Amino acid sequence: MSNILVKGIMPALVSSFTNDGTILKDSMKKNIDRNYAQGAAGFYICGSTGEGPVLTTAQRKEIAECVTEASAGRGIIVNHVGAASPFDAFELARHAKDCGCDAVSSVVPNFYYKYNEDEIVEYYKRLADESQLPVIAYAQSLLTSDPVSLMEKLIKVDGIIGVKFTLTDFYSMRRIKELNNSDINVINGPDEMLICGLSMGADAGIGSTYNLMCAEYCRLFNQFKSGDIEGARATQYKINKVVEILIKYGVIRSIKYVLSLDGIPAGDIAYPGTPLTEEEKKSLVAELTSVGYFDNYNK
Ligand code: MN9
Repeated sequence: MSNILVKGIMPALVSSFTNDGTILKDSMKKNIDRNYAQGAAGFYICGSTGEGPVLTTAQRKEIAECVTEASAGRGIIVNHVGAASPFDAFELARHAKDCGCDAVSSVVPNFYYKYNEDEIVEYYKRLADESQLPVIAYAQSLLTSDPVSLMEKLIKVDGIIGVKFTLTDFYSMRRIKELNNSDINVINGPDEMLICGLSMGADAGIGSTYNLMCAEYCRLFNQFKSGDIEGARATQYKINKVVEILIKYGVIRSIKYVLSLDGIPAGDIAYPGTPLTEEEKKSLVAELTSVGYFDNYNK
């Protein structure tokens, strides 16, 4: 039986909340519906885009419950449970199972102390035991060991099914995809290089900017899968005009502001983060308008 759970485009869902602790459930539900209408295959929640690691465990549980309820089986929900304390991560992982998530994911344990590969393997193994859900590791800049050698070990552990690969070394991505007779979920992380990940065998993409352009990412994915590589390239280049602007103003704060223009008020940036100033809002909108964002994307 294949372990490929995640195929297609999964927005790393923005978490809507206010800094007094309130989760804005209606806003989250609207965003979920909009993304499904555009073709999302599910959502990755409470990761860096979802600001999970800086929210409280109680808030993270409330978000997971809100998302699984709103998603209502329409797609796959991967809950990122990584936290400064592994025991908070395990608690969130058990809760993820209870509230109907399909898989959990986590960054490597990383707070100050740099853990060695065996310690990292032990952490993911226990995460699989505690959650009783499939586990997707997360290779990104916090990872201090070699991603290929780590995944060689992790894919042998019961319950660990793959990796969200937010690095730009696509040679390593390919080597990971060839492990376990390619029965391993490899998910592309950098939105602006989705086509590179797909070229090296990624099964899916997870990304922050998908919240604003899910339809474009789905188009790119489908073009690539149907062999229309020129079309996929053109879509990636079009997407990147917007990604470049979002990076310039700050990805999460910009996405939250643009969502609010679309009737999805996503609330605050997690404390102590600050929202865009009025001036920044104006110039962000001017730049997005100049590349046609409001007319030619998100359709
Ligand atoms: O995982 C995100 N990476 C991080 C996905 O948050 C570290 C991406 O979606 C980026 O935000 C995006 C913009 O650079 O590619």
